[in-house]
Amino acid sequence: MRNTKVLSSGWRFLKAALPAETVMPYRVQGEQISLPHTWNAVDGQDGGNDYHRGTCWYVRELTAEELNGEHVFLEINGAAMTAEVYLNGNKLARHEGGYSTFRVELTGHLADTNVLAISVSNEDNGTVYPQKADFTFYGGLYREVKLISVPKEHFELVKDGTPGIKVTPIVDLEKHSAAVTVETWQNAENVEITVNGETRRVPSENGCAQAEFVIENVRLWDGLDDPFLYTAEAKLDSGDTVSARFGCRTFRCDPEKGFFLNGRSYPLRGVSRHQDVKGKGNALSYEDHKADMAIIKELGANTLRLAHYQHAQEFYDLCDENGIVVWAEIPYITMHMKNGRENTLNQMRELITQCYNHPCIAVWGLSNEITAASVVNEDLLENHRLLNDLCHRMDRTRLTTMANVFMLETDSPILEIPDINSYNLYFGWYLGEMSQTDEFFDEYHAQYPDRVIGFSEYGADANPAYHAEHPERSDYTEDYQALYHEHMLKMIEERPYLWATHVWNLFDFAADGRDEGGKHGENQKGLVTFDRSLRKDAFYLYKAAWNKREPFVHLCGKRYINRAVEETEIKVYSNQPAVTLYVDGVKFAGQTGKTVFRFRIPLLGEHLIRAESGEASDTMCVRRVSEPDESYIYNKTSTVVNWFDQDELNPDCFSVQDTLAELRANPQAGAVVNAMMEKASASRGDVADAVKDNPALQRMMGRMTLISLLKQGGVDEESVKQLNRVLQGIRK
Ligand code: GCB
Repeated sequence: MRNTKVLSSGWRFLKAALPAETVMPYRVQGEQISLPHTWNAVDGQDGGNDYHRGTCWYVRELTAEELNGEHVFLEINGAAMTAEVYLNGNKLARHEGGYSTFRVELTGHLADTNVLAISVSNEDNGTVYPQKADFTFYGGLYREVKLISVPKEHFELVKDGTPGIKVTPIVDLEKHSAAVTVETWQNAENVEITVNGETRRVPSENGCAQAEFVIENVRLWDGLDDPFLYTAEAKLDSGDTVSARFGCRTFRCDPEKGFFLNGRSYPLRGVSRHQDVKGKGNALSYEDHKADMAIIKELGANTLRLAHYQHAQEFYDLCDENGIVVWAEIPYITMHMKNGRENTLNQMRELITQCYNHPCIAVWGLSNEITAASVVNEDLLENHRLLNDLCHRMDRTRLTTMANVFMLETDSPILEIPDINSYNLYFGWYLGEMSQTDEFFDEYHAQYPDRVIGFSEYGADANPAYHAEHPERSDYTEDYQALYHEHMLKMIEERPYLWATHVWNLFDFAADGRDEGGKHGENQKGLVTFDRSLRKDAFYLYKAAWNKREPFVHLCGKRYINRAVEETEIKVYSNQPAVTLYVDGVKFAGQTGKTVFRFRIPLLGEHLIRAESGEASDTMCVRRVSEPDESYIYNKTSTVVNWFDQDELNPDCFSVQDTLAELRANPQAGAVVNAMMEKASASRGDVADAVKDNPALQRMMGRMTLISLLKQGGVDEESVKQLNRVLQGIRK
């Protein structure tokens, strides 16, 4: 028999890096807390980049009753980022990596009364990833801690936090069957393994046993449509038992046609998720995980990128049960550390060992934007090759991938390491125009028609308090975010070769170093707010495109009530083919279409707007006001939107509306622009040098209009107008 006890209560917490030999008394003196727990739930979310990063202690007595069993192990599901386990003052283990499970055997170290003390540290260092990224590196024992007691003969518990059982189903779609291999690790002589009602008794050799099964008329794990799960169970004569759910499915990627599930085209369209919630940090309960999954189901996404590290087992379980195809990854992110190689390999080995059985996982992600703050040198390439080989050695059924930063040259050798690739692109948010995304993928696909490419991140920050009649990049309005995603949704739908696309991010999340868009410490690219209470308009855009089950209409701009215009746009997102709009109870217009329905209505006073499609409807109120509502504007100093009226510009001459490349192609216009750029770079120092030395960035800037470059550089209106006058004097 195996007994598992979750140790949630009885803990004392000490926010001090005391020496191990002094912490015993804190089993009664420390602050009473229960697990899961993080010490950064508040300071990691309030901005200032000043959250506590150090060593803290969790101390607890273990009662004789809790330690009942021949062999007792401690299981820690997440200690961020490094941990040391002490029993009665003796150090039993050290673990580096904040996102995986590890177990420690306590047997043999037990006394009459026992004190467990765990030091946990999220201090910065040069060996354990992550060290550089925008998200908050919460510290704490933020998942469950358990005691597991087993008989003398038991399944392996310590090595890389293994579940002790590994199930590999290989599906033959033509024969409708699956060959299932089950491997187990134990210190017993024989194992009884059961799959689909069939039991085999097999010998264990060198601690490992293996049995093969064939499932005829196999019921597939078929994504959202039918995520059917089988269970494999292994039992020893001692009674110790382990089991694993598994799913029978095939995945494959085609450079032209994208992703295939079970032999049919199945474009992966979804979102990314971080594991934190406002006020709770990363110390989430199963209820929190379930609530997140309910939102994902409502959205209709069929894939999740579980970024940027290993998530809770409960969450991969939810993905298995709900048919969500998952990209799993380790936190090898932003900056390659010369002393971090071993840690990347350890975190990857643990990820694969612990998550192998989940049918939801399709790919292992080697790294994220790793060249953002590092050059592509031999050490970095070697690290990626080792990770890639490790994945293939441990798992012959899944592909490897990477999320690359936009400025990585597409001919970089690093792109040849993983099986398939992906880019994170933020054109239209951090820089450039949205349409540069389209161009990027078209060029990549034309140049590398045999390579599989995906879109691993894209997004725009939005604070739902902010609104604009003419939304603009960087205005943080809910409306710009919606426009941005409308563009991206269309771009994606027109490019079926993209094997997977993931919105960054489903939820706003803590990034304590950020201070923007009217909030401290948050990345607001979420489609849903950090506390999960509000779905931004862009959420409903994707719901309209992806959720086929639940007919709905959604009126955009519900929070944009006061409008200082004579005529305004009313926009509806719906998964229905026809929408009717009513203004003050009177039918205004009907429209047929797909996903996005736009109406323009005159604004006379206060109006009740209603959109309808069949049974589905939505209502909102808009009001004509004489002056713009200041509370809707984030950056109150840059409210000028239309600096130039197109009609005023002489199309035969150059203007700030031309792209940098067009201007530079003309000697006279080029000289004007270069002189201006040199002046700007003299005042920008290293940033400008980085741009000058990076051909990808140079090309990207060449495609931008001068006006958007100037606006991004914060150049004032008068200087722009002056420059425009000069350019209008030069004939094309
Ligand atoms: C990225 C990173 C992600 C950030 C995101 C952003 O490229 O991979 O971790 O949160 O950009 O919002 O800037």
